[in-house]
Amino acid sequence: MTQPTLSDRVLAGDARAVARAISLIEDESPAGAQLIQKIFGRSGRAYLLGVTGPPGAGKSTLVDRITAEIRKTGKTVGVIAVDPTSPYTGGAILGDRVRMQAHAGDDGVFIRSMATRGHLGGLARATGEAAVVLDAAGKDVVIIETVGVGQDEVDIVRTADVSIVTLVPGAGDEVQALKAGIMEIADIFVVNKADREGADRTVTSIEAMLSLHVFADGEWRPPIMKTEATTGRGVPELLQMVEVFRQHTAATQGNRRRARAEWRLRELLGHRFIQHVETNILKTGELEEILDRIAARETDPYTAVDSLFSRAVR
Ligand SMILES: Nc1nc2c(ncn2[C@@H]2O[C@H](COP(=O)(O)OP(=O)(O)O)[C@@H](O)[C@H]2O)c(=O)[nH]1
Ligand SMILES: [Mg+2]
Repeated sequence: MTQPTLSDRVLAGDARAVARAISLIEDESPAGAQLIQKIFGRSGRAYLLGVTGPPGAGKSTLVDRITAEIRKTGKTVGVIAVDPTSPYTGGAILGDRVRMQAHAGDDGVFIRSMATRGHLGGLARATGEAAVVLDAAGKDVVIIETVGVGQDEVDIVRTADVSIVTLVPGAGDEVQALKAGIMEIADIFVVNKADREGADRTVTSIEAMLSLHVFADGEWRPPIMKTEATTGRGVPELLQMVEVFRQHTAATQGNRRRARAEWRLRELLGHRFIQHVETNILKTGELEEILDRIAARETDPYTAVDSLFSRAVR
């Protein structure tokens, strides 16, 4: 009998194969791309839950609680934590370790944090593909945690089946919420650290912002849930709300998935094109030369791109 291939093992839900597959994707290895080609048709069954918010809002703690709560129903969970700040602060990495312990020995949970490698666009792509791997491996729910700071991270969460924006009580609520445009991507708002002073004021300020928006008949109005991730208070109610949202959007879920497909396709196409230019078009040292000339105002970015573009698509 022949050895099962990596894709066979991923499809069978083998945790080590899943880990290996995600590493290949992170490394931008051609083997990673081949794997996605093989398994993509078997993905699309998992419910994708995006959790975003400012650093320290308690996202990881909350994701851990959500995971435990989902596990009570017997459903399996994959978690991808994207935290570009983690290698420096150590925060998320430590958090992951704690979480690993909490779910250690549970085959129904797979947790992975994505390393910051290369530029952020690459991280977003890797995250999307890691979600495909977990989905194809049979995880019922895939949770993606991102820090709501960059457009890529916002895109990751925006194209999930449900996006949860996590905020905390404290000064500068409005500013905090509006930052990076995370406000308009929320399907559900969570005010975490509800044990802290000022939680109701935060709820009120989100309400005030929502009231500026005119919701059409039947349009989903993002609810605001209070949680205390450290104790788990409010988490069952949050998941009930996710279920309400899922039912409310069941008919339009295809649109969301189509948006995700479009975002992925454009991202990949752009990446491929730049890669093509870098490897097949630019001569050694040419990029530096172009950059020098732009910096010296001898040429401009448009002219430079026009020239590279016409050479690339010839
Ligand atoms: N008081 C309080 N602290 C919390 C709560 N949830 C999380 N924390 C703490 O906030 C800190 C940051 O949590 P973490 O989950 O790593 O935040 P993340 O950066 O958003 O992932 C940790 O010290 C948590 O223990 C909560 O509901 N109440
Ligand atoms: Mg975190």
